[in-house]
Amino acid sequence: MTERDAIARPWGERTPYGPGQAWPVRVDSHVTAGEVDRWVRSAAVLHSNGDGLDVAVKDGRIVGVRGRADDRVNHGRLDTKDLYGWQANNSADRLTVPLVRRNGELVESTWDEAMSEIVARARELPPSAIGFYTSGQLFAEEYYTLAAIARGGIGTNHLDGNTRLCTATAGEALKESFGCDGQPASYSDVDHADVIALFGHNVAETQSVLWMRMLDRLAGPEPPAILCVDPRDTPVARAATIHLAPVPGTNLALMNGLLHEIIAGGRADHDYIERHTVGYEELAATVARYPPSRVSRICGVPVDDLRAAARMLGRSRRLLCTVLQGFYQSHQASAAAVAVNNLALVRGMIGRPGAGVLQMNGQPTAENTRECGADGDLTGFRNWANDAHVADLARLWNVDPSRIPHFAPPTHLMQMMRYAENGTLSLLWVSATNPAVSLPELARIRAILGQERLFLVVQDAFRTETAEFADVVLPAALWGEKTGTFTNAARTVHLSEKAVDPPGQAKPDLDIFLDFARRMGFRDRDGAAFPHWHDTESAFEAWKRASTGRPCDYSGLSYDRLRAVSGVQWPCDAEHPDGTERLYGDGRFFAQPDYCETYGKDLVTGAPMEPGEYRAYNPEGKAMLKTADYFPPHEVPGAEFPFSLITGRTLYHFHTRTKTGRTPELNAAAPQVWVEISAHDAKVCDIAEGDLTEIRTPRGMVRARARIGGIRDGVLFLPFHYGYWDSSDPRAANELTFTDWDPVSKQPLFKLAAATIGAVR
Ligand SMILES: Nc1nc2c(c(=O)[nH]1)N[C@H]1C(S)=C(S)[C@@H](COP(=O)(O)OP(=O)(O)OC[C@H]3O[C@@H](n4cnc5c(=O)[nH]c(N)nc54)[C@H](O)[C@@H]3O)O[C@H]1N2
Ligand SMILES: Nc1nc2c(c(=O)[nH]1)N[C@H]1C(S)=C(S)[C@@H](COP(=O)(O)OP(=O)(O)OC[C@H]3O[C@@H](n4cnc5c(=O)[nH]c(N)nc54)[C@H](O)[C@@H]3O)O[C@H]1N2
Ligand SMILES: [Mo]
Repeated sequence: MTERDAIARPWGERTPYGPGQAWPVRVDSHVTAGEVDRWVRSAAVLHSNGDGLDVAVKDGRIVGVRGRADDRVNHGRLDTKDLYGWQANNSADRLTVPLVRRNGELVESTWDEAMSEIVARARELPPSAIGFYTSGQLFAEEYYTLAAIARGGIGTNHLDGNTRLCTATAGEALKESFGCDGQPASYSDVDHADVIALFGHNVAETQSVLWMRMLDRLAGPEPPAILCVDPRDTPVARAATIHLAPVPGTNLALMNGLLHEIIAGGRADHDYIERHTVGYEELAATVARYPPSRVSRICGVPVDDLRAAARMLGRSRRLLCTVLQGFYQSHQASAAAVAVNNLALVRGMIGRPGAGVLQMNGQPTAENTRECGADGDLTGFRNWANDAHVADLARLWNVDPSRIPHFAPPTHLMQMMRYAENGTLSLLWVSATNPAVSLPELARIRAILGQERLFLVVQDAFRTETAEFADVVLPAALWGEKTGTFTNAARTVHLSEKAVDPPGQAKPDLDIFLDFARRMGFRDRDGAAFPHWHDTESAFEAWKRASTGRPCDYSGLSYDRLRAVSGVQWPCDAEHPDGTERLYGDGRFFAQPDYCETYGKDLVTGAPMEPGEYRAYNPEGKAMLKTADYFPPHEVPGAEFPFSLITGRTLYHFHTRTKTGRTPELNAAAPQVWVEISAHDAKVCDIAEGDLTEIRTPRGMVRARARIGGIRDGVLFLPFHYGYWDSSDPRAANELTFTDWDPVSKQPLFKLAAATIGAVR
């Protein structure tokens, strides 16, 4: 077991290995007590990697963590945030009692008073006035319960997760290409790949244990070549064989250009395309319009670099691609993410060791939000537009199919905020997310959340910026204080067990949701209390039944099983009792018209395809090569706002810092917001390292100290972690972002705005 200074050495010692070999074990830990009372099984919750760990408990408090050597994901390793971040659980300013608003102030209350107030409000409103905005950080049991309550209990269409900001495009890209959500590849593909291509993914800082695996391959014999596509000089870019730094918002043009070169260079696998895909003719016709000279002009990438990257991708024998927010939160997000799937399919790089796509997730449990249907998806990757799927779910819940709203597509979050803005949504229940910092165009969000006519419930462990607008605040238990399951970006399910009691009267989210359901008196068709389950294990068993026969099949799992094995990949059923490492190795996809999760959308407009249209396009349920042309973004740099502003993350912080800001080591490592600017631009703007600057867009202003270098000319980067605490000194990146979203996935565009910068003198 090793303790390291994970602030100074985030990735630790190398344990080199070669292609096809097992990734060596290295157990990381950080424990603050000499002797501990017990170790409790869990997994990491500050990213989507799903690193198995044990929580150390002493005198009823969490005192540390250590990686689990037998875990299939991390082989013992832990990242910087996980080594230190658990300290937030012990923070003295946790919420311990419910709060209600009286005469404009939040005051301490009781569970009975707070819940009665919510129930009274919910009872007097039609379902269409009630909305739920949840998270990618609860447990599967909690999402399944919330989905059942919202859709089967209340019957509202307004249920979404902050996964909309996060991995809506990952889910959408998988649906568009494979007919259904579900990660094709596995992290173990890193062990076999000869080329790893990372598209808009700063894995070194955001899934740093996965990066350790890549670094260990790079340090071993026959290392893979790395392609990095990112406008910044990230740690990934610095380790890359080829780094393409496109102008922000031009990903689709770049992908079309790479595909053009691969097809023109005779590197397409026509046998695979013929047997397993539809849509090749249209793809070839589209990308033919993207010769290197044109793409170079659009993306600001040298022709030679483009060609070299295409050669590298074209000659690879085992190509692993990963995609994240540099694509998902940018212009033409879904089309660009789908283009990465196209690359894999055209090269026949799916379902073999080392060959595949990781449409990544970000949050630890985002996969479960999607599977369980606590976002705009229907539980179990069922198809909204397929009446048989809706009827199937209604049978499972024993409610009338008409109770489950499916007359229109489910309301996505950005639309819900619009409804709240115009007053048609009057009760909004926010769980485990902090929209007053994380949504775009914060001045607008504050105006919406602050309305008198909006009844806002906030369920969190801390008094967040969002809680300040609430009418009722419910104190929630955190990870480590409750039991449940969650699934990482590569379909790996872990059990996370309760290690300690929550503080004060704080309760698990599951208990809060079930308490609400009982007080509302929801009934099934036979008059039985609905939902039919009452605790976390019975919720898991119910979720298993809902998943049975669907792609995300959990039927072969149980809490006992997950106590014995550290991480199992779904589908796990009678046919795959030990789980499934990769999908689609047999060339069979979840895309059959009667089985698929969606009939797909037009990648330019987002217009849904009709069931009959889909049946004609893809009768046998093959993989789909869907394409779109590149169009310039709406907001581009010009005379008044000459820079392109992008936002994102640092290794040391998680999102709005409710946990990492309360962790001494992490807070000290990055206590304040900064802005990245190129050396050339800094000179032109007369900005020196460390100068205080003002960054402006048409929406607002942020003050940040300058960090010079590491980014392409014409681009500024702001981390989005720092919430506002004082309007005279604004620092939240989302003061600057705009209200717009990808037409296909409805994910907001956080990485695209025109801005100006100047030193504050
Ligand atoms: N340390 C840390 N780790 C985290 C999190 C965290 O907050 N902190 N959050 C977790 C979550 S929820 C998520 S979603 C993931 C996100 O993980 P990532 O997607 O890796 O993180 P980001 O920094 O948001 O964006 C990645 C990169 O996109 C680049 N980029 C911006 N615009 C463009 C563009 O137009 N094209 C291309 N090609 N690239 C562009 C940025 O320069 C940035 O380096 O991280 C997870 N892990
Ligand atoms: N400009 C810009 N904005 C962005 C992004 C970006 O790259 N740039 N990224 C977007 C992305 S990918 C994401 S994922 C979002 C993240 O945005 P948020 O979801 O708003 O960020 P968090 O700080 O993770 O908020 C989660 C909240 O849940 C609470 N919490 C944690 N665990 C529990 C629990 O078990 N129960 C309850 N009830 N509460 C809990 C935490 O205390 C915290 O307040 O931000 C998005 N916003
Ligand atoms: Mo995310």
